[in-house]
Amino acid sequence: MAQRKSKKTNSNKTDCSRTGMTLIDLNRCFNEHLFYTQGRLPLSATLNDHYMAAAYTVRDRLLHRWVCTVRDFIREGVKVVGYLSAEFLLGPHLGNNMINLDIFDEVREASENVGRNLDAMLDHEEEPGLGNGGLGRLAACYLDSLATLEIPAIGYGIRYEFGIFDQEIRDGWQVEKTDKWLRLGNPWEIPRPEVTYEVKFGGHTAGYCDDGGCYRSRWTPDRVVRGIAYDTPILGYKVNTCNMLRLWKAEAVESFDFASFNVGNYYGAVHEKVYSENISKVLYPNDEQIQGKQLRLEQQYFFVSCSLQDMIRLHLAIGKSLEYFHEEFAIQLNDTHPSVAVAELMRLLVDEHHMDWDTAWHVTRNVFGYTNHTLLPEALERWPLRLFANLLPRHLEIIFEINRRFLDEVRVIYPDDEARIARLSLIDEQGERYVRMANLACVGSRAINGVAKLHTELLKTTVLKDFYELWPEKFSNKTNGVTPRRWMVLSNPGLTRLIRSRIGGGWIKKLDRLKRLESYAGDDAFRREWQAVKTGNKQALAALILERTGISVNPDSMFDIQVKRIHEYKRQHLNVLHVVTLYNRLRRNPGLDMLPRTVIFGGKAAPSYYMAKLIIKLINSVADVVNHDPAVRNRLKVVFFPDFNVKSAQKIYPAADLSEQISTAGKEASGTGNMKFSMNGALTIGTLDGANVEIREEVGADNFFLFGLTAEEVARIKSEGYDPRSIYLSNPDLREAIDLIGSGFFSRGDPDLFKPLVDSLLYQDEYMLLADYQSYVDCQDRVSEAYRDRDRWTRMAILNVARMGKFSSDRAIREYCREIWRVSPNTVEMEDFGDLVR
Ligand code: CBF
Repeated sequence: MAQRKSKKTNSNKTDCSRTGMTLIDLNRCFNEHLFYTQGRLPLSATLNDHYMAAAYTVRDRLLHRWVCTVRDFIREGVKVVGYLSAEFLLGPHLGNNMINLDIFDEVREASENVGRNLDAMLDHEEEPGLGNGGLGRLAACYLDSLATLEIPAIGYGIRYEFGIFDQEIRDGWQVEKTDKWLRLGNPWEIPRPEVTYEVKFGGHTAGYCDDGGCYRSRWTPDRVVRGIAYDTPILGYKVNTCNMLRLWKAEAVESFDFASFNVGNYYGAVHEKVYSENISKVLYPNDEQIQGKQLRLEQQYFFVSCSLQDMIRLHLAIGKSLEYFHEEFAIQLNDTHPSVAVAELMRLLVDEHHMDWDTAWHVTRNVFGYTNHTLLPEALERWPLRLFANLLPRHLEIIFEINRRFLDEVRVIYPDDEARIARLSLIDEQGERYVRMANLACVGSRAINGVAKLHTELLKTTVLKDFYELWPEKFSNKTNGVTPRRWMVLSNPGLTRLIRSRIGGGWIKKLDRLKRLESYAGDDAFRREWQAVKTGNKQALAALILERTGISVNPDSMFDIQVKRIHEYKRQHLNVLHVVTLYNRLRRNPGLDMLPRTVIFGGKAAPSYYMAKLIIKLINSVADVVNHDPAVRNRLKVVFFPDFNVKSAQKIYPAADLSEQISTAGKEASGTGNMKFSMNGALTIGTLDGANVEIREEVGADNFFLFGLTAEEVARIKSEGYDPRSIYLSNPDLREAIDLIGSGFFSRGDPDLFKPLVDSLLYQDEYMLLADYQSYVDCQDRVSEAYRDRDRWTRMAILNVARMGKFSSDRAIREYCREIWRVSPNTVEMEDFGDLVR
């Protein structure tokens, strides 16, 4: 076995095999884990054994940095960010951690030394799909940036036993399969059975006078669940800061009920355990839509309570008084999902730590920040008051008291404006009563932000208008960003190598430096290398598509890709209308000189969202006909890539020529896929929605394919009375496309299958596909024209990448740190293992 001594020693001088960074250390560590952790000799080791040994080898290095980071937390008393999120869509760890440790090449060599291909090991890793889409993935990017920027932070969430379902496609329909991500174990997490908290549910409250004569409320729950911490280290890129993601698993306080057992009720004896464990059993698969499900509120309260109790314990452990809690922690509410934290912190401070109400409210109001991620009315969480009262009776009392005091303040500012007061109230009193979680988050937070400029403006003028008028100073915009470590360096090694060859690697941490690529856009040789990288990525995706779907696609065709959750507002069916329009052109004129396109879709539909599932069926049905029609002669291919997740995304974004960002203007809060595509050299066809607006501003109007109505126009046309049918009647191409779908042509002669979709377009068209159809098709024609000129296209692609600096999550996190959290970096110094344990 070749033993090369690596030049890299970004740890200290240590030669310990558990922490050393040389190839020799890594080799030894890998073999030791194979032997001592997996109990295998190299000749009998499986792929899983090798993966585990590699993961533990890498994890040892993380733990070394983690221990040093925690030492600083305690020693330096630094202010910490607590990021509360019901979702963290992390993606596989191994490759990312190797990049952040800067040992990718060494681990590749170490694995080759034992006869294993690193890519097979990377592929073997089961990803933790603990999120639905954008919001959860954003949380993961933010953890990466927080660590990279050396900001002390803890992510808090739920350790779902089953994450987002695995998607299979059967006969064109989505079928959901349980995601058993923990099946083979999880080498990245460290269970902390001694870090546990009790969380109460149900029961009733009763008033009493404490020793000092103060009136207080005592909550007697009827159920108690225990939360157990599972920690995952989150290392920054080429720094020693290693933060943690602490996820809570629910367990019964008493796992076996001996009273039941003793009277012969064997099944009843474990009922409590099963019931309690349900809380962290499964992630709700709904992006954008909430339902009044009790278990979901239980999940939210469960993780929020454990997390706040944990932060309070950490705070008290460093000897500080709780009056200063907000000076030591900044807590971010990632959407309204954790917003019950406002009431829970008040309860913990007032009831458990006997703080007076005013001081507790001062602390609470100064510790929280709230990020809104959606304008869709159906996604604004509200809980039926009865459900809330049954589950969290004490919290409801606290919310009533917060509301009473808040509305008194409002009445002083807006006397006699009862309508406004009703809108601002934490309780919706029209018809059945609800607790409004966004209102609670606004009242209980110091800062409120949207996730793109347009989204923040729309928040201020629509859903949160009353709060903006009341407290304009609380509002700011924080446009989303994504981490270039996962989304460029790890996903697109070819492009990374090429960029490094010209401008070095500084851009990986300071993405603005990509600007230096601009001067290469006019360089022939560079453009050719760029095209070769793209072709390589397309070939790799073509192979994966063949493996997953059996469809063979031509890497020389334009890869036109739309991957994201399936939702009517995201308008995958507008894309289908374009495909059918192209198909009709070919049917009408078989000899047409058409630019060959491969239109690729991917994404999951919420299992209960019928229309979204029908859109998936439509895509597959159109694909089936178009791909098998000999008259098409490979000029058009349609693919639905099944089970879109982080791992496949890493292969898909780098292979795209065209990125479809075609939501109805005003509906997509930001989008982050749009950023990942652009960073990997795809050009965007998009509406002026979410962060598309800013992407276009940055890359320049000439390098972006714009179409469609603006958010203002959408609102105006709707208010004037929108009639989709008249558009259908007056546009022959549109009519032909819709009629073909409605005729049963793509559904084996069954005209009923897609009728619900066709009817919803013709008679409602909530998301205004018909209004944008012609502008979209014309724009697609401009895209095809531009693609024919490969040099021009490549120049535009290079400029897109060069101008993506703004969309690094590092920039976003810097803004949060400066303007909301008021936290500063802390450089972690490494100490050798021997010194640390001494
Ligand atoms: O802000 C992150 C993302 O969040 C969503 O996915 C969400 O869950 N509300 C939005 O739909 C995206 O626009 C946004 O980028």
